[in-house]
Amino acid sequence: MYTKVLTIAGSDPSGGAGIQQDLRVFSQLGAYGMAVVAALTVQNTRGVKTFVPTAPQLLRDQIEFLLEDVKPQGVKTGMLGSGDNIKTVARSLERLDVPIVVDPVLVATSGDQLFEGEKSAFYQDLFPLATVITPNIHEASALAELEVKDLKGMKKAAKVLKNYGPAWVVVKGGDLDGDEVVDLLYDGMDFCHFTHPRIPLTGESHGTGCTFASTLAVLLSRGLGIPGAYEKALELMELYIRGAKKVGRGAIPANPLVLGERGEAKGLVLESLRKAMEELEALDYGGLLVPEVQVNLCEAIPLARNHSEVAGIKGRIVRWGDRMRSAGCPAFGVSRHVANIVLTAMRFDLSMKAAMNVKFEEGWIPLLEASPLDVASFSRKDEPIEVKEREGSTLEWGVNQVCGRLGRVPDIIYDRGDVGKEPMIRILGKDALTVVEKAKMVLDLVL
Ligand code: PXL
Repeated sequence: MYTKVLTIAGSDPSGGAGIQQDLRVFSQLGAYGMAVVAALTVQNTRGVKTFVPTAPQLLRDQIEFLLEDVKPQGVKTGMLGSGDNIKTVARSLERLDVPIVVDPVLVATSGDQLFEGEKSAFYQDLFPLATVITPNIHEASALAELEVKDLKGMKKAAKVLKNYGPAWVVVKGGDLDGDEVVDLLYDGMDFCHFTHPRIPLTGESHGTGCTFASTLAVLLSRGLGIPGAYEKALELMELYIRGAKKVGRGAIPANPLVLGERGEAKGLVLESLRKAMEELEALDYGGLLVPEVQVNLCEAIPLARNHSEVAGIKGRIVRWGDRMRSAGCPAFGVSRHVANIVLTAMRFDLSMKAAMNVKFEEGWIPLLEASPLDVASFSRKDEPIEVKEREGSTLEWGVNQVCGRLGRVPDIIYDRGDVGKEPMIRILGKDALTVVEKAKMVLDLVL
């Protein structure tokens, strides 16, 4: 059975916020989305030109007629546009006994107003019904009528807002300065704050508030409580923001579609490795490239965060006469070393999702250096002692060094090894087939 979730919010024609984004979040999380439009905005990615709140009577009719027929398992309210609309929505939601997320939208990220009339309707009428309210710093300041500048201010505001009756207050700290973001959760008893790194975006972000609130609504509808739902929503937000893409000339919307892409990629990556493996096994003299520790070839799904999101060849790739041969099938979570290389390279360039290790021969280096391949190296002798002592962290350190120095991910990263450490060449690329193409170039050079 579907989880049915209702959003009551404004329309953003550019799609990054409001009902358009809420419905996208609902679908990506496998929920059945329903939407009541509470306001129309005239908007593109560069800003909001004007808005009109839906006439209260029409807003009421939309909600009432829907609820006569369908009962959602959760509700999110976003931009309601006017004090009258807040009252209208509150009256209709009063008799529902499902989680309600209230995102008290007042102003867009662009600075444009999204509300007219009496904001006191928020705390008098709607907050008492809320499972959670999710103000950002500006909204917390405006609604609690105090200036929030730090965690102390967030706590003060949370206390004021909690008194209006929501079960939880989540004050989002993203609009305060700093490399780290602090969010505050408050249930009237304990303050709980979560600190997380700010995810760097090249431009202005858009729709993050709507995206967070609608994600939270789905998770609460499925029976999660707060803070569990908050933590899961935060993890998803990181993916939406890291996977954000430009759609217009202005702000960059958070991108819930990454969830679908990543899900689909699980099958595609295994297929890509299978094809790449076929190419490798067909290479005459491919066996020349196999080192003592054997070979692995890995490819990650988009935005991979850990080893379970990187696939490799189970049992590695071995030398079989003059050729290479896979010892097992492509699978996720089967490589540590090569997967580490991929995960580290992706911190510099999200598109570099594949890597393979091959044998090192001193005589090959001048040939590689003279080729069109982008070649770089690190020395294990420069490795700090703390890194050496941490099992499995050398490659991360080496790849970090090289990519940090170059400001890009090269085609090849080699090192000359150390006592008890075999020297190695690693080939990097966008996907497994590209890496195999580069491996063919290496083989042609050294044969
Ligand atoms: O992010 C706040 C917001 C909410 N709802 C609508 C919006 C915006 C921001 O632009 O357009 C419809």
